[in-house]
Amino acid sequence: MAEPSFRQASYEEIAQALRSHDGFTVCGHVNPDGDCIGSVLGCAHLLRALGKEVQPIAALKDPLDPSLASIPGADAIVRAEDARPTPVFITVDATADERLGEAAAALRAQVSFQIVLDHHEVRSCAADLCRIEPEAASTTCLVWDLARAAEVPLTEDLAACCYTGLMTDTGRFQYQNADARAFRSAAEMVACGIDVSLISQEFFQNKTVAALRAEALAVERMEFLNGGDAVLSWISREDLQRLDARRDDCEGIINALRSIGRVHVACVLKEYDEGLVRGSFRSKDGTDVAALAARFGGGGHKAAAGFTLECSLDEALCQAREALSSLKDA
Ligand SMILES: [Mn+2]
Repeated sequence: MAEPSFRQASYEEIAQALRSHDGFTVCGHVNPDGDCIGSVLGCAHLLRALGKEVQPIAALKDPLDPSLASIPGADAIVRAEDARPTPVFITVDATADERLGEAAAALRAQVSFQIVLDHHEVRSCAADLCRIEPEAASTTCLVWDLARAAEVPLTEDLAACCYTGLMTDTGRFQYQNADARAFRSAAEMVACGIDVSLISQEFFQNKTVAALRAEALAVERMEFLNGGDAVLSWISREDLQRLDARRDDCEGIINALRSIGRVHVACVLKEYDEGLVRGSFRSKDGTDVAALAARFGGGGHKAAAGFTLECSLDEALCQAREALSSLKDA
């Protein structure tokens, strides 16, 4: 990868910028996950501790799912469409406009000062202050280190927000990104009094019946490719209607497929709208699925990536089959 074209800001610099400004919007990516909302709300707690005005926002089509709604401070989240411009905009767990969604990107374009905190691999960052650490397990690890640099009280709520992002982005501390920094940060968060068991329950023992039915359907339909080490499945709009399932109900399918012993790479296609297919890739053998997703105009991390195709489900299935069939042995 080419040398990044932006300057890496120190935590002290960012902390100083937080102190010297007021009126903040904090926003993450579209299709928000635990790390995105955990980072948004963690930053909001941090800024309030500094006595600042903060507007946490999210690109939301549906209401937040119950797991994300359980993160402390989630009730204060404003939909990006309803947000007002503020002097400063902090982007978390995302960098580019495309990841922010139209409404949030338009809002960001109006501000006088921008900060980005992200752990995705990016080549450029136009913000005034960028802190981008692709080796960090979660963006909430960056928020945590920023809170320490800003010397705000490490409250239970702040710790719970940061722990949620860390727990979800490391697949409960099971993925390759679960490094010593992840465990060290987690230990510090636990020491702040968070209820690890309760947070875990909110995310992993909180499935809907529709989610389990969608998973069963996708398992029934599995197609094995590339000699059996790749698996593909799908959910159509009709399935969602029949099962009375929400989009969030399909998020767990990919992990169920990847959990098969011989599977190295899994792919799930979800037809969310007519002519709009959302795809997810996961790998567990080091196969770079971000590169695979990039072929479809998407991106993400080496072991977890996604993309959106504007075509029919059948067409998307053909393309995914082709990509998965041409994988080399890692
Ligand atoms: Mn993340």
